[in-house]
Amino acid sequence: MHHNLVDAGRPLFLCRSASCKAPQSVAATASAGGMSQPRRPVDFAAATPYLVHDTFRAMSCITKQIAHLDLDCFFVSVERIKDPSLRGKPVAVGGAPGGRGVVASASYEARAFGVRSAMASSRALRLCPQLILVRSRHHEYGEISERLATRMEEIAPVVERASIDEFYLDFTGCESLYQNNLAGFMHSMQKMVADEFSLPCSIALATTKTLAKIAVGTVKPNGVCVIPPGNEESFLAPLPIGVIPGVGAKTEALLTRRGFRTIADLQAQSEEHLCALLGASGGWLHAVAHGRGSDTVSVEHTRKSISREETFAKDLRAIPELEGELRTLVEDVCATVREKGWRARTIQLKLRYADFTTITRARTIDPTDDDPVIFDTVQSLFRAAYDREQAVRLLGVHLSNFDDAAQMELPLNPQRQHREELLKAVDRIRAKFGDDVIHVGGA
Ligand code: DCP
Ligand code: MG
Repeated sequence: MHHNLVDAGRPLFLCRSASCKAPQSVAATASAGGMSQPRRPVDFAAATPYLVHDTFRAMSCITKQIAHLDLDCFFVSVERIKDPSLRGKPVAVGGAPGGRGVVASASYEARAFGVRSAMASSRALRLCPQLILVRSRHHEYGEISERLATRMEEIAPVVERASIDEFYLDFTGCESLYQNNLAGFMHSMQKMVADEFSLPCSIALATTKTLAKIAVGTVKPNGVCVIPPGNEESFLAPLPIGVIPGVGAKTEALLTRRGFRTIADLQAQSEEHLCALLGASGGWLHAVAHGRGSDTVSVEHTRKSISREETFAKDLRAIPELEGELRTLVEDVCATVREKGWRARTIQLKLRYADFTTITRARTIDPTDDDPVIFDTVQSLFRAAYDREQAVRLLGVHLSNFDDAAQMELPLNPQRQHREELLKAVDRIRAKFGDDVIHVGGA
């Protein structure tokens, strides 16, 4: 593995781990045009006295090369493999319009009519009467996602599975393994996903995870975007503030009222000013606007899950009783999630009937560690799934697809900090006095 050490934009060294046998050489960083500079040999004996000092200094400013890959209208694209007649048409995958069904994924043709994920299916059909609504087949999507993750791990050194259809790949220091042309490799990767999985995707390469995620959004569907190191601020400047993941509708409205429109408007403000406006989140927003942010691609969280299940002494049928059990399970898993400093994206319910028929239902939401948010999701999965025809033998709650709370962007809700303090206090009280003494209310 190589590490491209860069001091204030100037290349220092190209380091290799002990396992690398080839001779050392000076690093070549990508210039503004994305092309590599020619390499020069380096005299490491002469460099040694400076090496340790500069290595420590430079470690804090290694230029990362992080790719973000996100499948385009994932669930719809999977359905199009099975039924090619759906191609080029307004299609949504989701629940039936009669009940509480919502759109999980909408084709870009449907989006032209305003159809979006998480919208009630009935509303989607009103906006787009010719919409073809296809029922979800979650099991299949999960399997494809799993196969794609395995394939990604074969072609990139460090892969983080951020959600069912999103991956971060860290190529830092590995440029020479990809013919010093990572930009070209992004196109090859996109073609590989198309050829081997028949799925369209978009990919961005940048120096932080946040930037790569923002960049992917600008080229969807079927796009590739490369932001050479040093071009972060100029890339971000013209984009509207709302593209920043973590800037919710409320924060966006607050900033708009104060005259902020584009990221350039944020870049023009001091960190102190943004903190005065938004509290602690101001510091984070200031960093993101200048192209900084989390750049740690973590394998560890990709396959982790936390789950609790309960087999009842006597089968249960009453909904309030079953939902009470679900609340306890949710509180239990949420405490573990917070203990680890993670936030879950995928929430899964498991329901086993008296006759042992078992069903699972999952939903992916914005990363959270908040009991009521997870409970609401579990409750709605339960209400949609429970057929009430027989009693329930077992319930389970399973969380996966974690973000590291310490690394991820704080949602820009000024009340968020208070909320986190409250949740931590609740965990301390529960640890001391037992789980039943306190429950958390809505956010
Ligand atoms: N999903 C869901 N409920 C949501 C959002 C998404 O069930 N509220 C599911 C369906 C999506 C998949 O997760 O296909 C991936 O989510 P994305 O946000 O990446 O959405 P898409 O892949 O559908 O579209 P895009 O092309 O914008 O990535
Ligand atoms: Mg997607």
